[in-house]
Amino acid sequence: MLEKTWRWFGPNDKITLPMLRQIGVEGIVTALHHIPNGEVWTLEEINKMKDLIESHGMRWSVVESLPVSEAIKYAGPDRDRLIENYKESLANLGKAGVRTICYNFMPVLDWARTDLDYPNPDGSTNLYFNRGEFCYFDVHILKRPDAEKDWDEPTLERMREIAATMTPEGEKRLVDNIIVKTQGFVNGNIAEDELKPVEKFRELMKLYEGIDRDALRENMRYFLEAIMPVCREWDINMCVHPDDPPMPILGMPRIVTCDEDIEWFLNAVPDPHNGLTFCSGSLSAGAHNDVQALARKYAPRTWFVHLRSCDVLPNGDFREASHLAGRADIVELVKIFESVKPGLPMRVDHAALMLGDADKGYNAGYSFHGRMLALGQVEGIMHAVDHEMKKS
Ligand code: DNO
Repeated sequence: MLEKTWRWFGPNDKITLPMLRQIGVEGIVTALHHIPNGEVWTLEEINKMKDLIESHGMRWSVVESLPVSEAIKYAGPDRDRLIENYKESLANLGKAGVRTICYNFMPVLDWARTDLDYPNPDGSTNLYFNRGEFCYFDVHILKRPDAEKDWDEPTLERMREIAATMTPEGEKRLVDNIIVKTQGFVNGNIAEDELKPVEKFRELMKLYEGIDRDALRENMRYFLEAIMPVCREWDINMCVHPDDPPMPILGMPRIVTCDEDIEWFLNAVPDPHNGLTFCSGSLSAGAHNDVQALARKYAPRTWFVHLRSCDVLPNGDFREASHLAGRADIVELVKIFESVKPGLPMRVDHAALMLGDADKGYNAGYSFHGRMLALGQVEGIMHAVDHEMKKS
């Protein structure tokens, strides 16, 4: 069966290791969040984390993430030094026996939503991406030159309606949701205490001037080729997280969004250690993706699975669905991954806020009750699938 894992944010996480043990978690997905982006993870620090997790009866299954510094992504002057540091961290992880590494190759911004507590009819809340509001952020807050050219007319029309009633508090909420609250805790660029997030964001975007899709692809190939020898030596599986949302945003390219992209980077460096985190949620947020077909095609190169599902609305908005509904068919996905890769680490993701989750100060998208319900649902699916597979 798939391994039941859970993203845990380290000793400061309000959801503790003993709590996770009680709900049946087998493996922990975490990072050394206290080490600044770009610095080496020493064997000593890695072993401290590993021992802590093991002392609670679980294992450190996956690193999410060993962050790839921006200068590696835009090919800045210090990229080779940063890649050397990355290789050293990988070798140390390999020595400690932590061999599945999730990372992303998204410029500046990791995952993006406009709303972090959008009300569901049942009283719980969820993450939501409103295309009109995101366009408003681009045109009126970020004030990106020529931004309007990148948007279709119906979205611009929605944006104008939003602009007619927008307030300073509404703008602040959008800034917080899009570039602050979803970023710092995932080792991203904008920390919660950043005083001028929009200015900082613009500075970071400047670094990517002239970097189009093909240039970003080449930078990813350069990075992967450089680290593959260490991955082979220590049998480390690198698994890139798909872009969320899976499309170019704010004028910056995104290169892990669809079938063609995935095929490109897997073939560009055709080593099995160069693989994918199959995030069914991110992929399902793109109406262009047939999530189940992608899973069938790429299961052999998948080393980690994120199970969640989105609904895409006719106007291009998307919202997180229940783990039993939406565009990603989790029953089918479990069948595919169980049959190709039994034992693969799996975690649920971005579940609803419910039953008091909202007041607990958890990281956005990482509730306790919502994720626990989702894990229970997925665990039920896993058992049913296993039962059927044993009969046939
Ligand atoms: C969001 C996460 C991402 C993911 C990174 C991997 O909830 O799935 O932040 O961890 O993109 O580097």
